[in-house]
Amino acid sequence: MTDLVALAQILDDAARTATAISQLSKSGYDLTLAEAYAVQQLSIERRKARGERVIGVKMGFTSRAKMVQMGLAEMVWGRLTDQMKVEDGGEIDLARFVHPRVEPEIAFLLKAPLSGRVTPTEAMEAVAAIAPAVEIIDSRYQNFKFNLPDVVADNTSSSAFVVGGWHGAGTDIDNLGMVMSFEGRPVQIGSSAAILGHPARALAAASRLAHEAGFVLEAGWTVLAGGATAAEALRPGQAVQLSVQGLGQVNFSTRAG
Ligand code: OOG
Ligand code: MG
Repeated sequence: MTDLVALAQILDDAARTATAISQLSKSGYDLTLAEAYAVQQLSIERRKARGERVIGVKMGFTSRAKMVQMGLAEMVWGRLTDQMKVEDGGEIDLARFVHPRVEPEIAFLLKAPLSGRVTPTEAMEAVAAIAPAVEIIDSRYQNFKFNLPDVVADNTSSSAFVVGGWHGAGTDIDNLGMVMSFEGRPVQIGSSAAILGHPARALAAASRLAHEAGFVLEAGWTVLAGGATAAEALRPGQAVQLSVQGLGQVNFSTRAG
């Protein structure tokens, strides 16, 4: 039997020490998706034992651009902890990561618990506020290459996230222009509609997947809807901005450590 606890430790150590490892799928492990989510959970338990708190979830592969970039076509989710949160305008030390990338997202703040099969409209009833957000992803696998169980076990590459100013839950987020810039130069341009046609669908999917995994999205949690465009590699000394039509901006800068 595969030692899921040992795999969780390998991935947690890789993340903690910013050291790339071989893909599990290329190291003799042929995990089912359920086993991969169990490894993810066990690795998060290790973070919790060090004092980290789960403060939300992130959806992955909710846009075609992301699926095409990574060559995977199934939605995934991962956990967000308080340690991953960077304040708007903050600085990120790239020494913490192996090969970080950034992607433009939309964040939901929940005011009520959410779990189970809901429509996007029902999911939005649990939302207190909406904000522009960027996720910093960093695969713990060499060359940022993985299959579906690999990336799920690796907490779907989640590493850090920055959320901009919150707006009312009634804000129309149907088809908002999203421009991600480095040093004021656009590097990715997209629309919130690229996220499953409407980001509320990503929230409804998070609710369903949480239920299937046996837990509830809690009031006060943040849910990231998934990248609307392909991700861009980060380098030291960058000023990164995401501007979302009607939702304002979110910013951070990078340094080498
Ligand atoms: C996996 C995480 C995908 C998204 O927003 O689609 C993701 C990866 O691309 O490394 O976070
Ligand atoms: Mg993402």
